[in-house]
Amino acid sequence: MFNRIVAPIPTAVALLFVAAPLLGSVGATALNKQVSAATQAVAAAPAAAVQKIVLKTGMAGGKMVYLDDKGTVNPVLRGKVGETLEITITSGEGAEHDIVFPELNVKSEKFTGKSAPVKVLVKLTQSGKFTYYCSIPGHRQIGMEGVLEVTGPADANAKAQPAVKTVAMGAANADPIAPAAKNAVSIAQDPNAVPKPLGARAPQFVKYAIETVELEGRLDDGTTFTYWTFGRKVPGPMLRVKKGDMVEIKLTNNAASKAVHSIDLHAVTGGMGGGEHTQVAPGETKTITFKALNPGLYVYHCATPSVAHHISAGMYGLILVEPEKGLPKVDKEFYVMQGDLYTNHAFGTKGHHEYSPEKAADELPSYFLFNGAVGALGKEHKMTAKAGETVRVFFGVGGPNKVSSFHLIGEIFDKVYSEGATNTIKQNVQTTLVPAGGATIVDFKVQYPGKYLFVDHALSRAAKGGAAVLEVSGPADASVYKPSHPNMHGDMAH
Ligand SMILES: [Cu+2]
Repeated sequence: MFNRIVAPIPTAVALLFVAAPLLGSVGATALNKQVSAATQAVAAAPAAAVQKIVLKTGMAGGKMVYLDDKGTVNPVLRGKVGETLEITITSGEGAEHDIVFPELNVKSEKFTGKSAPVKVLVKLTQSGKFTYYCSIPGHRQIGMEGVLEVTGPADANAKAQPAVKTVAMGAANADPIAPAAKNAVSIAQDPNAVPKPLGARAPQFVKYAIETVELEGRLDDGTTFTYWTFGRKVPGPMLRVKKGDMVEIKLTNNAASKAVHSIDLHAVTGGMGGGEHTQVAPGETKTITFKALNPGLYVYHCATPSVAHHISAGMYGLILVEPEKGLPKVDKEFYVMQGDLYTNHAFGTKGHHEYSPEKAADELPSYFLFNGAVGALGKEHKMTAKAGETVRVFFGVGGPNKVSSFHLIGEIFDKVYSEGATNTIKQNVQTTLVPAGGATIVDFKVQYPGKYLFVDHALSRAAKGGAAVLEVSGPADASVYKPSHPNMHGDMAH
């Protein structure tokens, strides 16, 4: 996982000195040209000319960037043919990075806020403009990219040298797949993990402590993914407060994390929902306090670039701000969230998947998931009710990109609190649209036993993991539904 390749490029200058005396058999004119070129190269850049450059990574204007010692964002690095750049680089904000010069086959070791400064040597053997960037998936796309300008005569000898083994850059190399992570754990949030209704209580001061954790999680049988989570589950914990409450959110980024994380709650007024003041490096803690001004069901999510990566990898959840008098009582409440996941392998491929920034940019998910994993709600966690009970689902779409046509096969939503707004109720709804970064509350009474299926009614998605099972037990009421008996009618297909 940690590539540690600094390609050794022989110094063109040294080789020229060696090569010149060996050119005795070459024609005089050719020889003169060669020597002349060599002399120029040497004159332009004395042997062992080393230019020291200090860089660090950081955040600027909502982007991840490289900074030089003057604070210049993604500085243009300049050098002459024959020089060597000695770059010393550290992680200013704590996340994991590297620096690569793909055209020059140079790649640094990876570094984090905890590792020692990393040194990388870039030998300049030809003039031109070259790119440098961070090869951690997604980092280049959100700003970590700059230019190296090399001036001076192009050095023919350098081109003649054997090509250094090319280092594979980026995460687009889909083959072969890595084996499934052996230490993978379940990240599927229990849909029964709904905080108790608060009732008609007076406003209070409510404190939540949430930890962001990166871990290898089970995506499907035999398939794993590097999830980024709030509280080791997808979605993160459901929060439940009352309109008028003061709410403290203390966000800690686990010391083993490689990325910075944060929280933006859509229930918050100000501070970019908290995203502005909760950017936490690995091992750090930051706290915000907000007043729950508006009732409703709201999404929260990580707001650290690339936000789409953090959300897709699992960093979303719901916060319910109950109206003064609470919501009408029901028998069962469930917590379900949908997300679209972009990985570097096709749906169903066994092995370890990584996030694919390319597929995310094209909005082509490999997986559509309810509570983080294939089979999370049905196989791993059960949602059950008895015939005659009233059921409520707090449903949100973390996204990052796809809306949900939320539908329950074999039932009708008696009430829908569209878009999570608690002041309006629609009745008798078949399918309700839930935007990315939006939520809804659906209430219904189950009148007949059997298996009911929650789906996104964009049904190709059900074959990519997006389905959840509700099991209803109890007597079959023939006045509600009556199948023909297969034994009485030989033509019944089963
Ligand atoms: Cu994050």
